[in-house]
Amino acid sequence: NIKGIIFDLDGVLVDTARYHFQAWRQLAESLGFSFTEEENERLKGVSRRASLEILLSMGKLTLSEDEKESAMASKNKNYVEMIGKMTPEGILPGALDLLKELKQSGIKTALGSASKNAPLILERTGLARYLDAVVDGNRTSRAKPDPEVFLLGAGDLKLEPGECLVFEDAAAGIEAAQNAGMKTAGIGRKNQLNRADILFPNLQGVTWSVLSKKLSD
Ligand code: B16
Ligand code: MG
Repeated sequence: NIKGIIFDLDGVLVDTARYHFQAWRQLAESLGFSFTEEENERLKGVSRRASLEILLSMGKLTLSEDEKESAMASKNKNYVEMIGKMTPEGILPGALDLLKELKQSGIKTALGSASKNAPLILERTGLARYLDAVVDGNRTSRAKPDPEVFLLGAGDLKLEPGECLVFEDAAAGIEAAQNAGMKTAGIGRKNQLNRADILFPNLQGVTWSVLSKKLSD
């Protein structure tokens, strides 16, 4: 019986993936190699440091620890500049309708994001008021697929993991939720998220009754 829903942020509630991509591409170019949108798929849902490591391996580059720190700082500076200009229009279609409906239905909601920039995004988009709890990269020490982020979310909502459903757009996030013992709803394509219990292309038209029905099938 689902009593709470935990939402990933980037790629589920907001359209920030393209800002991450632009900022990583800018970094790659400044380091002397190109970086395509297709290659960017591998960075989704992955922490900032792990993303840098993947990017460097793609560019066949090794950096010292100091150089890595400054590369991450420069990527993040660019990214923060972009999300600093976000408005409620950056909320993905269907997300607000679902959050509002869940609030009215008495279903608890939480954020479960790897991003350290989640507070700024929630503030700029006005999403904060629809969430009963927020767990982000500032509170976690272990990256998805570790279940930490979602277990903290369930704890904040005072729910058992088995009472929670997680919305995720990244394979590592689906895995993290399953490691936490939660039901999973994938947002995206079957070939990337084949382990999810249920799957939607996006949140458009996703309602509490659609969810309840699909989960009981
Ligand atoms: P930051 P999510 C993740 O957010 C993003 O999908 C991923 O691309 C990013 O590297 C990670 O947050 C860390 O973000 O650099 O802002 O701390 O999908 O878990 O909401
Ligand atoms: Mg995501």
